[in-house]
Amino acid sequence: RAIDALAAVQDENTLQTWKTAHLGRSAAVMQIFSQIGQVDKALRGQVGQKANQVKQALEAALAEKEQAVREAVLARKLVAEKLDVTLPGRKPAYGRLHPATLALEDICQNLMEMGFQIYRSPEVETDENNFELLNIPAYHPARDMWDTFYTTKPGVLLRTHTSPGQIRAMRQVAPKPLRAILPGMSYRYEQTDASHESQFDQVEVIAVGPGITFGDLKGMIEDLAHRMFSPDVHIRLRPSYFPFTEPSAEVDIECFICGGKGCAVCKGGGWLEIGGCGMIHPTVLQNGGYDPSKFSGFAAGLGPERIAMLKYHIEDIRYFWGNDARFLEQF
Ligand code: FA5
Repeated sequence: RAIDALAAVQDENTLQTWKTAHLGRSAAVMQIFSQIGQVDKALRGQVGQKANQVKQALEAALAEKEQAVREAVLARKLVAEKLDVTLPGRKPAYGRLHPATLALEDICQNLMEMGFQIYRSPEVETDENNFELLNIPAYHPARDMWDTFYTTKPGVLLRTHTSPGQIRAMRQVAPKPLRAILPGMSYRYEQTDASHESQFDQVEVIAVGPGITFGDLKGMIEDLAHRMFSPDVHIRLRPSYFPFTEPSAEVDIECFICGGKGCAVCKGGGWLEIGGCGMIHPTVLQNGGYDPSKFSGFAAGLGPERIAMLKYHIEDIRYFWGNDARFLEQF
């Protein structure tokens, strides 16, 4: 009966049940062993031997079944979990660089090739570095040019431009000549529109040495524009005012999307302002640790997002930090 019952077993659970029933402590053949003392002495050996044979036969059948069940379970599993290695793979979603980062890296790479060294300076700045030492005292009307985010700590603010890095770099290097770029985020409490955001990158460019001229500044900007866009792109320096440079200028680049005729990217003007620049004011040179009678220097603050707008035909700066994946996935 036990052998017949075993034939019907298909899985490990029923096999365990069978084992308890037919080879467990209360199984018929096991009872014979525990009660062998009651068997007539003359027959005891024979009964014991027979019972042993039965037990061994059951154990052998069990071992065979165990093996068969294991194989069957494996076979079922192989069918159920079948893996088609010929199916095409799933493409992983690659991360990518933000267009502002691409423009920032492009500017830095080209300026490094021109001999400038990258410096880092903090986004949380002191009023002193962001304004005072750049020739913008507290009462100065030029403070209105930069709507500022102040922190709750007096004298501490989010930098409104990367220009405070000029002071930090000069103080680290003076009185030796300096050629540096300072890339990073700036913050302004702005009314946002298609070309103004409340956070944006700038790349500060600074060179200090004996006999540096406005011609060097213009040459650097022209060379950079030619390297980044094309050798026939036009730039324009428009007279302007910054308290920390004299003379000062705004840097415009001719919109090559429309060839200067006017389009959505340049808002019809034909030119796009990408930065401010000028010759470093003697007071600022002095604040940086240089003797203005021996040294001169130029500085510029360029806007990578504005450059990326030209490069990638982006009509509205608010796309950059709007976090719309459809925009970001295009780069
Ligand atoms: C400055 O911030 C000066 N620190 C630049 C400078 C540096 C002048 C060194 C002289 C010497 P301005 O506010 O114009 O200047 O900003 C410079 C550039 O930063 C702009 O041309 C523009 O490209 C970018 N920028 C300024 N404000 C915003 C804004 N709200 N959103 C996006 N880009 C901006």
